[in-house]
Amino acid sequence: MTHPLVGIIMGSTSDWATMQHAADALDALGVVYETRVVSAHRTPHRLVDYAEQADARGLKVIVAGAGGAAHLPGMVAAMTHLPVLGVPVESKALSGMDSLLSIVQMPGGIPVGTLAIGHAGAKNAGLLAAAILATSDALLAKRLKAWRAAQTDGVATDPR
Ligand code: RP5
Repeated sequence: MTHPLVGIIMGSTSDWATMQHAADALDALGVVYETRVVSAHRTPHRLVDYAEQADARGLKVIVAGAGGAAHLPGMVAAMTHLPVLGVPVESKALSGMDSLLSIVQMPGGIPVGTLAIGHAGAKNAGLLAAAILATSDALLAKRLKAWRAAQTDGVATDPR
């Protein structure tokens, strides 16, 4: 399968340093994805087009990262039934607390699965997107289990 199943979108090219960790996780698991800059504030029409066309284009999960007044994940979730995973990008002014609170506190009815601030959140968004896809892809489930087992095996018993 070569068409992207996961859309990794972000509000700015400056978010890539964080969001690349979602891409890295998907690369490690052999999941095909696409990356796009889609800003809720600067490119609102691009946002509408992306969200409205995502399902028809074959995407299954959207990972959306943004910082500051981070409306992107919620706005995308408002316009597609696909699962949307939100990554709060660490902002300079408020260390990502603004991003987190902007993304996490959605009103009931339009869910965004909100991850941790920054690198860990982006990495986990990639892993969670893969886990969602793995519920209907036995080979991916096998790769995900192997990845997790390798992580477990890599944890030292002695901290020195
Ligand atoms: C948000 O504003 C972006 O998601 C980014 O995290 C933040 C700053 O964007 P730039 O000014 O670096 O383009 O929309």
